[in-house]
Amino acid sequence: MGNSSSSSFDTETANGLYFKESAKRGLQVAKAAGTSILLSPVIILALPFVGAYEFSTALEEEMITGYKVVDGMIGGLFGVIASPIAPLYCFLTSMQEIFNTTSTAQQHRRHINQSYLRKAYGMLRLDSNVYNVVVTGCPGTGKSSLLNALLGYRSNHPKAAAIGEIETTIEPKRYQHPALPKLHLWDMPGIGTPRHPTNRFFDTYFLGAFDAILVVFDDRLMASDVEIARKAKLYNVPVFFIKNKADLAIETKMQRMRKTTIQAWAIAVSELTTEIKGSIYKSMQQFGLNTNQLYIVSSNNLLDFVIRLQSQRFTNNEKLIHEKLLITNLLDTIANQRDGRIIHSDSDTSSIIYL
Ligand SMILES: Nc1nc2c(ncn2[C@@H]2O[C@H](COP(=O)(O)OP(=O)(O)OP(=O)(O)O)[C@@H](O)[C@H]2O)c(=O)[nH]1
Ligand SMILES: [Mg+2]
Repeated sequence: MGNSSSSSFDTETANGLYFKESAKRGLQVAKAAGTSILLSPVIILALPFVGAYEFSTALEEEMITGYKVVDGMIGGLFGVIASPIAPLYCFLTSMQEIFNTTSTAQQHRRHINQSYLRKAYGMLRLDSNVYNVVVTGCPGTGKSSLLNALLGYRSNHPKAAAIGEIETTIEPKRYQHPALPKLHLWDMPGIGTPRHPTNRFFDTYFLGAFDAILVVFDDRLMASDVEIARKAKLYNVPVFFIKNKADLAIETKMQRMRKTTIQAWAIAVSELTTEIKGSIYKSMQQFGLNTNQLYIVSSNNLLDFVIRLQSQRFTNNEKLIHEKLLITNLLDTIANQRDGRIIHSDSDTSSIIYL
């Protein structure tokens, strides 16, 4: 399930990094293995939703941060809770207002050191009057595909980011969201290549100036992903950890079962979720990363969902894991955190000041 470019970049996994750091600190690694997570039951509830199957898992229970509240609240306010999809539309409508105006973004930006923003502007032409979301991760993990999916662009769309198998994105590029004009998504080159070494990536591209960082990975969380998340914490930038290409893993599992039914799909998702709980989720816990923000998605399914959302057409066969949750949580987080950025006095963040 990996990709052909994997041999040309820093292949240290998060697990590898953890063991190295644990050994350095002289900790007993075995003790820190977090048995409670392994023992906790995984509950899978297949919910009919817009004729769709959406998964609520033990993992997701902890992941729902703002979505349910916003969803229910806005749905209730508009008095349209009768239709299950109505709250999502209402949510997106309210988001459209936020992402169409400049004032809120400016308000948020008062909390960040102006010289850091000026440098980010100098390097990337980063417009601090809009919301900027950056998509990072190792080469070939599907960063550009995920970005296209969020924009609702198929790969042959004239404005779509280029996708490919071997180091396709060479430099940062900005994409304005077609429906939410004040939302800019940034496609980045893969981290950990000779051209883009891990240790300089965050600072070179001023990732501390973004409103959110999407860290995209495939089978394994990588050491470079952890490094980005650690630095993001210093700047108080929210990080979304996205396990991409879930469709591939699910397809393989279904092939093994020799079944193509929705029930088989449900079982495959359940298995994948269990595996992720024992691996990526655990690894994130070991590093003290926010497991509430771990999403299992397929860029392909996300793209189909966004396109159908735009045309307001849904099939009876929506197969969503965390795709919808990712959209709502991402928009909710960046819209709501504009006044909430905590400024650290850590030496690493000397370019950020208290107001
Ligand atoms: N099946 C499947 N394939 C995917 C998915 N996302 C990306 N891919 C494939 O993975 C390969 C790499 O995709 P890109 O989007 O170019 O990956 P990237 O991370 O931007 O790559 P670089 O720019 O080279 O770092 C392409 O063949 C995509 O079609 C997914 O969710 N499911
Ligand atoms: Mg790319």
